[in-house]
Amino acid sequence: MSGQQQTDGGFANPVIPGFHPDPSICRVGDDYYLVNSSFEYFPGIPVFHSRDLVNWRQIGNALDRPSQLPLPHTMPSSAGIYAPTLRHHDGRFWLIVTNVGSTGNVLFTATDPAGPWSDPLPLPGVPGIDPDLAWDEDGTCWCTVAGISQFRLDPVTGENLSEPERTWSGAPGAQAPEAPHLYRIGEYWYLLIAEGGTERGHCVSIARGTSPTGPFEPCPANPILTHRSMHHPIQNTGHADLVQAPDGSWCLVLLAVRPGGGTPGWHVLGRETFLVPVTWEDGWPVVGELELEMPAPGWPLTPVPAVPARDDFDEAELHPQWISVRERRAELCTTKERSGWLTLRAAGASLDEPDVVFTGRRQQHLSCEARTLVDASAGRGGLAVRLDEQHHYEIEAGDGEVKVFARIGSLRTEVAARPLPAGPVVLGVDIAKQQPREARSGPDLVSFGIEEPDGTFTVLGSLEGRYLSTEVTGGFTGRVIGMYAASGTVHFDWFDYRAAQAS
Ligand code: 6LW
Repeated sequence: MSGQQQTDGGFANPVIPGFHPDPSICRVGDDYYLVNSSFEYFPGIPVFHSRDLVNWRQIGNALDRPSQLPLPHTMPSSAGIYAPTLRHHDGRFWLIVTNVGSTGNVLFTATDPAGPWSDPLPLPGVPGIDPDLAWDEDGTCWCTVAGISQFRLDPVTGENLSEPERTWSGAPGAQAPEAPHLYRIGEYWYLLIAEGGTERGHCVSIARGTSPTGPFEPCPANPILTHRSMHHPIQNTGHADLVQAPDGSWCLVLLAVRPGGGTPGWHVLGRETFLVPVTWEDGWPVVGELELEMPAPGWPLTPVPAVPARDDFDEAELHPQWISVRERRAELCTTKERSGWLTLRAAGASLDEPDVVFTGRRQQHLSCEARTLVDASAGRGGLAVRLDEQHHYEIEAGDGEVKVFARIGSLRTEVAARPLPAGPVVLGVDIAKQQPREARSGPDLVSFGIEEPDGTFTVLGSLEGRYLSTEVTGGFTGRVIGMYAASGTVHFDWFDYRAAQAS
């Protein structure tokens, strides 16, 4: 679905495009598994599988039961699931994560990373965010959190076995030492962190010691990866995890963004997952060049089947790519009511509300289009591009009309309206990346319209994409494109999403 293999044998970054931040990876034999943060969306924590680190297939979402993922309506967007760490130890997968604004730090286990995952084990003594797990030779489990501090944890009972102690704070003066991961590689214990904040100053640093508790000696070349103050199409590089490649060499997976639209740039897809090779010099990792087009790695690439452009909603269970806001109640979002259709029933709320009934998929390409066939004869609903409650654009059918709306902060406006044709209607959005020179309104243009009976697409309203960018909205997510119900019951026969040119 993701790492597009190139004809010269190289590969394209990001390897998992769209809002897939804070990647954590683990290798078991020839198999790689990777997870991401998911914030206010349910199900949470997408789980990916790969054999080559480049081509990834989503095999599930770790948190797909309400008991695992309480996301209260009082919780703001961009709270919820932050920064999981995925590890394999003692025949089991371990997933430690923070549910910010809800249960705090919790631990899950599974024998199959595709699920089912356990119910959450509360970790009342684990402070802060970004928890990491590492086991030493004696079987002691070390938990390290943002800050950076560390303590012994009993991962079976969830009890802390020692007091948190500060191990390293990163570069003097750098803000937000976070995203720690501790590894035993060769003769050293390495402590990998992110610092500088998750915006343009983001970077990756490392320290090492001969014991898991340190003392840790910072790498003289820190930060080992950053694009801060650089003219580079990839920015905000940080929050990384180290992994050994199929040929025995090493790689980092990390988050970064692709801003567009000139300076300072606006990124609209959220923080995405990138891959970069690592070599070792004097026992320190040296990160290779991180580019959008990467050279062929030293191992064969094994493509995975692409997710079909169209979802016909013919299966009883939704594909794991579909995510809803805070919860997915079976009576409000179901494929079982009208066979071959997705039915959404409004909870009396609009896209401005935390309990909106919205089911979408991440926008993964800078230029793309989405279409959906909507039956709005018993309600109002449509197709939205969502960043959060205060930032979304949508086209809505119902009550005899089709309307385009924009919500930007405290401003909400109707952009266009026209009569609703009889019967189900195809609503669509075309998202077109703009070149910097034409981009006084960039980085992209978001155009909503309807498909006429002859198949032509009539645009009703075009909006500047930058107001649905993280530089404008703040927060930690990216755009999600999907279907919603604003009143009554709305049925969706199918949903198409395709990359367009210059994607
Ligand atoms: C995450 C922190 C970060 O907890 O952003 O970029 C926070 N890194 O490590 C939310 O993703």
